[in-house]
Amino acid sequence: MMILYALQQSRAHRIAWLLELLGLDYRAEVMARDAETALAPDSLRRIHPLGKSPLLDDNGRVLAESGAIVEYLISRYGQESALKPPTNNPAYPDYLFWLHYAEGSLMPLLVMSLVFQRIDTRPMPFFVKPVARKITDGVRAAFLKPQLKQHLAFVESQLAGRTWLLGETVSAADVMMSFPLQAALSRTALDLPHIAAYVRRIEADPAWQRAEKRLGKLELL
Ligand SMILES: N[C@@H](CCC(=O)N[C@@H](CS)C(=O)NCC(=O)O)C(=O)O
Repeated sequence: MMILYALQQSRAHRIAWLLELLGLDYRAEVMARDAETALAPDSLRRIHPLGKSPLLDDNGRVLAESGAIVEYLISRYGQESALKPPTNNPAYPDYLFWLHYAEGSLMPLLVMSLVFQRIDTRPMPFFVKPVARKITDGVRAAFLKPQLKQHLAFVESQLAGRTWLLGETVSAADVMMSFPLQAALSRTALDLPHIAAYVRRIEADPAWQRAEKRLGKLELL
């Protein structure tokens, strides 16, 4: 049986969603984050030196990095499923794009915005606070906000008139994009109606709901 190591409120939800979509048997080990830093506990580092969530143990072989885990599960157990278009399908290049875009381009911006939010709310000497605020506000205004706006407007346009990213069928591209879009909705104040409707569809999916039963409800800050 596979073991999914999952930090609470983390990217591991999308792996549980994929495991459920594929109908695979797995045990979920859900771990709490450090209350102060929100980082992973040392016990996760004993499973894999990076100590990140998700980690997947398949018969003693531990995989890290959600994109690699998704590709592994699809290649190993999902070749016959509709979760990956065949390489000669016109949707295949888009499939590859979303699979890599999720962690390669979109997540770094969202992680940066979370880090800046933490800097703003972290206790610090009163004379340092205005300096820190000037730096975070400056980077937000000059880089982060315009970048997020551009990226999310692009995703929003791609979802217009579509149920899933590749059309009418859910695929592993949706699995990879679920977490960044859930994070985008909670970390930006942008008006994103297509993304919001898409995230509602994900969260209404029976396989997603089974995943939440195993890992707990995903409620991102
Ligand atoms: N690109 C990696 C990112 C993994 C990652 O940073 N996961 C977060 C949870 S969403 C984590 O483990 N955070 C706790 C920590 O860094 O200690 C992936 O997609 O698997």
